[in-house]
Amino acid sequence: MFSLLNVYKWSLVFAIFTATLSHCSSTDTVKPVHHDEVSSSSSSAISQPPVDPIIRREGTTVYIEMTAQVTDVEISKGVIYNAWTFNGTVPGPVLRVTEGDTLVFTLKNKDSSLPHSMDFHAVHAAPSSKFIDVMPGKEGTFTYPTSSPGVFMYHCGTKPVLAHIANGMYGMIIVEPKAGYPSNHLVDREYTLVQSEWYKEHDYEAFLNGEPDYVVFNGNDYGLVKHPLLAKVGDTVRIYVSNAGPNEVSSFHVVGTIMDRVYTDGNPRNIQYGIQTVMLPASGGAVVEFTVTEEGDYAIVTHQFNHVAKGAAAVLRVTKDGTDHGGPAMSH
Ligand SMILES: [Cu+2]
Repeated sequence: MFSLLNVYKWSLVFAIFTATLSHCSSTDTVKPVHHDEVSSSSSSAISQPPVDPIIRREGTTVYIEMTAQVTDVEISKGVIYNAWTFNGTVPGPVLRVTEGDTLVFTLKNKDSSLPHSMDFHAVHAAPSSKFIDVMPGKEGTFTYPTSSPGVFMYHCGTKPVLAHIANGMYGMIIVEPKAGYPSNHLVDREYTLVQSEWYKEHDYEAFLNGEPDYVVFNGNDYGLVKHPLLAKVGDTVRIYVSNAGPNEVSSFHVVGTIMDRVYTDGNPRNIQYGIQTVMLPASGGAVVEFTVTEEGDYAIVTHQFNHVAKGAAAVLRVTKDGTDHGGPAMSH
């Protein structure tokens, strides 16, 4: 078994989690379309270039500055969505703090026409004062404690919330347990996955009553089939998983293995053993851990297979040495 340090070293897709806090600069998050502020494919809408969040720690106080912005993202090959985003990606940046930290959060609203806000599921706070709208071109700063460990959704809470989530304003925040997870010493590598849906672009009626056009992991369809997650034979893999919805549940399943441990909502006290499928309600999360015993491609899906057909599939490629041998992945 590798030490946790090695876990981080080997974590190829979501590199560079620092010991206490980091922004995972995911290669899997929907790629923003790289052009400066020009017209999107769908309209004459603005597309603002993505920016990294600014994260600074002072003792147990963590200062996080994020943007609300409108950015074109590619949700399927050649399909561009003029998304409402945090920092220009969908999902937004993965945030990582430690139980007991105080979060001083600033939202800069770069959207010139609409208010946006931040609803962290990770905190205890009065929504009427701490999750309030930040007007176009303005910024707001809010302070709250992170007193409960887990894997939480964050999202824009501005009305109608359905539109703000369906248009792309969500992400994952991990609040590390102060004492770690009891299985930390077993884990060789870790990844993050956010499931969500895409509907007809900016079509509120579709958000309300329609079926999703795409159901996706980390923002686009089959991105993690084309670029599989990696592991080595014998590795214990941890996935932080969250279902952003907005409307569907996830029946999270890894083909060819059984989850040795599942921490519901990522709380170390919510441990279950030997789970085949994890039910994630809209906004729910979990930490799942399993060991891969044989070489091969392991599909990661929601077991609601109409959603797999719409894009919600990933592949964990297990090789002798943990490096990719190339070649197309076998998926579902
Ligand atoms: Cu919003």
